[in-house]
Amino acid sequence: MTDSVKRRREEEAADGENGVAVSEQGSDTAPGFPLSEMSVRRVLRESARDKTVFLHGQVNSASGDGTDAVVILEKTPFQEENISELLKKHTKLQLQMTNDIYSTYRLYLPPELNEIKTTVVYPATEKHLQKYLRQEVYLIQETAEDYKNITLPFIQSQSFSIQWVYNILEKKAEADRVVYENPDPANGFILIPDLKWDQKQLDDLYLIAICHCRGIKSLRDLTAEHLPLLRNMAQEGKEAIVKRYGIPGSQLRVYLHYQPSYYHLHVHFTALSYDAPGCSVERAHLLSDVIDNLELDSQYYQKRTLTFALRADEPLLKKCQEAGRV
Ligand code: M7G
Repeated sequence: MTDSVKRRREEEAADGENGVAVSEQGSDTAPGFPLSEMSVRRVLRESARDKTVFLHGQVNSASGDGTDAVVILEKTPFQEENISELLKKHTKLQLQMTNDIYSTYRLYLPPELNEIKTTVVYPATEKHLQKYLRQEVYLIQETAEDYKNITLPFIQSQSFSIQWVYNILEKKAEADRVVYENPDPANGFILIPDLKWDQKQLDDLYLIAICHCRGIKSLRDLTAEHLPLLRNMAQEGKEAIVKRYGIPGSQLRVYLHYQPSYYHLHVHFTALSYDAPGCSVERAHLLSDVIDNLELDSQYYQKRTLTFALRADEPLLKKCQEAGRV
């Protein structure tokens, strides 16, 4: 662990949680979300491998109406420096089975060593619920014409709020979490830990770089005109990460999603050794490849067919089906 991560953890211990996650210590510590009063409507998705469950919850308002919430519970990775404490301070070690030299146990820990990362979207829209619901997926091969006739009108008709992006850019939210900023309005950006990363360990390092410039929706809008911005994000983003976390650019996966969930250009920075959600070949485009492609041809992303997966109930899939493209 780097000094900066240690420092960050000490600061968090002093300050309480960072406002994105809710930590449960008998009462809710994050303002505004009454976790213990939420009723679980359904499990949207769960993963035994990732030790994660996505819940659709409902919180009753004073008028008796239920307000939807998405709550994601995730068992966090081990922190190397806590392991001796964890072995020493365990409250119970219960034998499950034994055979020759092999045995398995259940190890019970005191609450402070047994936290669950809890991410809350509240109030959640139907689109948030859909985003986390497990679905069949279908591959779409979107030509330039398809983008113009199907995807672009669809994006323009949608109202999935990107207020959280503007809050970060305007320092109205997460201002204390900013890792690096290049304030240039055209070619600058903010680098900040992703919602998915609790910053407790570097194994699952995950940051996003959000450009200051508004109106670049996605990869499809990029031309050679954006090369200075993209080069800044690549170079300065990596420099800031090595400086803060000690992880060199050669151990980072730096990429854009197509389709993204939020149509304001941003770049994902994850630890190369971390199999981050959304880094599969049908969604992730390495920033270095994007830069290279734009250097070869400014119109590259306007012309080429882009492949991506859509879940069964995504409205864009319906539009593609209606146009006979699936
Ligand atoms: P995306 O490619 O548009 O969609 O990435 P995805 O969420 O399907 O991957 C948006 C990225 O922004 C994701 O990695 C999110 O975890 C992250 N993110 C989303 N929100 C709402 C926030 C937020 O409020 N704060 C921060 N720091 N990151 C967020």
